[in-house]
Amino acid sequence: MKFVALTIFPELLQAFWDNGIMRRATADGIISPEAVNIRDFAEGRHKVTDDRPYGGGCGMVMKPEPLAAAMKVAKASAPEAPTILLSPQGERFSQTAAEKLAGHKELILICGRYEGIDERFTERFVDLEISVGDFVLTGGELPAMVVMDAVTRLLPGALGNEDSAGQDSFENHRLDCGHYTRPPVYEGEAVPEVLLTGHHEAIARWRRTDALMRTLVRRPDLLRQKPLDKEDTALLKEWRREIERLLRSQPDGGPGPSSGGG
Ligand code: 4GX
Repeated sequence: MKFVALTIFPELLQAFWDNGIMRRATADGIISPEAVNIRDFAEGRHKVTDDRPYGGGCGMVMKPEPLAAAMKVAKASAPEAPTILLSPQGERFSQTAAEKLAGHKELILICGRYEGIDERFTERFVDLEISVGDFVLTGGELPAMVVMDAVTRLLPGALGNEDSAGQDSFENHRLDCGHYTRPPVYEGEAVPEVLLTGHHEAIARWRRTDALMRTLVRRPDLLRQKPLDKEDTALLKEWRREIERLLRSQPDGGPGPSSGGG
């Protein structure tokens, strides 16, 4: 996967590419990242990339010409790439979006600064507008890193362990289960016993249950996106039986089915 990022702060992206999984994926030839410095294409002695907005108001707008010249270089380097603008006006980024992007062999990421970029550049050169969330950042570099990070870990070989990407949160519309390592007792809190047994089937069952419970409590919206499979349905019915048993065992017999107040 070739990543070409248009930015006025190439050092920010370089620091990201020079460390951890990104560095290893680059060394292994799984990704090939490059930055195009928009300022290199700005005119005049001061290399100005921004200007005041027509119509007035505060803040600055990125000029179209340096961006267009930088884009020409990016397209020469990644001719088949979709061009992606990171902005709060974009479509919300997700695991599904990351999976789609991972199917391309090249991506061009445009990192804006200030109030934004001239709309005529966007209309002419942007294929896809992506937002990483409903908050306002100072630039598109961090969102571009978010996208590249999520895409890279999906590429075969990037995580070393071939199937570790598939087991994580969201790939199955579930949150991840809890994880534990040594020591077996930390500050008086023990690791769930089943994880120490070496009983792989029981461990898999515990993890699945824990993931489902955490999802139900923290993100019930995820469970509504996809029909429950047989195993999860059976687990939830088992809990329902246990909850009902507990309620019936209360001193007053618990609230009846229609007197619970909703
Ligand atoms: N998810 N920002 C981009 C400048 C800008 C504005 C409009 C192009 C068009 C953000 C986000 C985000 C702040 C990055 C404004 N560039 N990007 N920047 N949230 O907040 O993606």
